[in-house]
Amino acid sequence: MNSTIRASLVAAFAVATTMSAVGQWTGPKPKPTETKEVKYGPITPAKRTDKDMEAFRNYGLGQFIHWGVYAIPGNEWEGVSARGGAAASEWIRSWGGNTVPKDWKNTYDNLYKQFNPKSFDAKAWAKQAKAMGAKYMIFTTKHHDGFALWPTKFSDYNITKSPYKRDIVKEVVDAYTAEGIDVYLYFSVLEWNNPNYMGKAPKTDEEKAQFGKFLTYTKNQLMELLDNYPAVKGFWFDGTWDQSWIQSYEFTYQLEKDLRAKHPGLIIGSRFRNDEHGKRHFDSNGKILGDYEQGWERKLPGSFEWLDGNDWDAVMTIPPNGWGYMKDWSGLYTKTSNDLLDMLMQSVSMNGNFVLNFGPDGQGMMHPGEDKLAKEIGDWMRVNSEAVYGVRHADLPSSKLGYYTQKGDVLYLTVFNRPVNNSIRIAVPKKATMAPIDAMLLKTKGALTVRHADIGLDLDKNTYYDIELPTDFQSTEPFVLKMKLGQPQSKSDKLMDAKM
Ligand code: H79
Repeated sequence: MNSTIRASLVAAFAVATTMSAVGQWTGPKPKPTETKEVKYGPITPAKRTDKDMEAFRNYGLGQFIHWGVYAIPGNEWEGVSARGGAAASEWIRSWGGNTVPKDWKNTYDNLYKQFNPKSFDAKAWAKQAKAMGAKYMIFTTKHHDGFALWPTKFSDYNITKSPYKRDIVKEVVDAYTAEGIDVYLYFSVLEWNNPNYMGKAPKTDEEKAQFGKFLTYTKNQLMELLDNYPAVKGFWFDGTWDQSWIQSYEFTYQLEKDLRAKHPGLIIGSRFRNDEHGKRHFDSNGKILGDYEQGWERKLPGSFEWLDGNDWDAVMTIPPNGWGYMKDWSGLYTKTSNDLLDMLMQSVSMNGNFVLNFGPDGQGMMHPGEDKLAKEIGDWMRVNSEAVYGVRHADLPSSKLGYYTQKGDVLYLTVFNRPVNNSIRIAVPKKATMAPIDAMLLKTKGALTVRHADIGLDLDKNTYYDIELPTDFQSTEPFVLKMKLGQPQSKSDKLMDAKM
């Protein structure tokens, strides 16, 4: 073998071993090596058992909506694209480099005077989300630019100062709640153009007083949101990584208590606050801060073990890192419905919710690409959603064919990789007390036979259950096998070991 070929094989092997499945872009989080005294640790138990948290665990699929004045430019201005100049479409105010229009920040800060989304129809959004199969939604009440989509008493930079004037948050909360979809409010703490905000920790008395005003303002807005929209189930916080917020751990600890006291059952993710040692998401002893792990933004955990049994959600964009409206999708890889279903099933197979983002335009219309995906996902969910809602991680060796989910004695395998021999092989540990006894395809409702197969591999800890797919069953989408679990046909630790 010549050295170039060998080098490229070695490189390929390194990639294959570090990225053995889609979604492994990161590693398990480091564990604390020593115990520290923590005063500002978790307020709620790591595993809440109340009905609101149970509902969170059962959602499976959610919808995120990013909407604000950034929807007007849609990632471009006067024919010039902000691609490469701004971190994301909702970050367009931070446009820099040589493509930025003259006096851009000033232009952006005056966009609210044109915000008049004549086609906005919260009921139509909610119907679409329902048809897609979303059980909860997260709505941007205020992003990093600070513009509030509700008539807040605590800042003038809000919807009432736009020509539109109507309370958009109320319309969204009411419309989704009426469709039976739980609503969570996205709230960015950091604000780019609030004179009282600062990124660094306040040092002088003057700075402390100034940031103190910002903290009071934040608390007021959050209390106001709970007062105005009591139907909401939780907050999805963002922009909590600056030192100013990190150093305010006494304030944020008390604020979390106040929010929970005001709104029993409220669900808050781990991004809200940190302990007194500056540890975010998890305190210095590794305990989760808040009700679920909220770090899975445009990435998914590579294995169930990384999650330490915590609840979690993953939020995902359709274009690469575009949350707010992006008019131009050309030349970008936009995720397909099969890509998104893969991520959905990967998430629910590991006890997480998958939240797909939509960025409506300045008139309140979804991007046509989003409409298409919502329909495709909805069509798939109508056939297969029982493998998504209310399911839990199945304690089985992972399958190369797809993802397992489980509900009591029902096991689902959502197949993404159909075997060439049409034989679906389920590995069940020899010591398992449950194994598949019958099977059907959700798509056809046709019953399939399950055949126990002990393939007699030396030292193999598993025994196998084979399900033959009908050769006339064709699918261009992932499909779900539903299996009933019962007494295994064989139970022997020693079965076939060393007897090949
Ligand atoms: O609203 C969408 C994005 O606009 C917003 N979150 C999603 C839901 C977002 N804002 N910023 N980011 C995502 C990425 C920010 C990354 C960084 Fe940092 C902030 C890099 C440095 C500061 C956080 C803290 C990540 C690394 C350190």
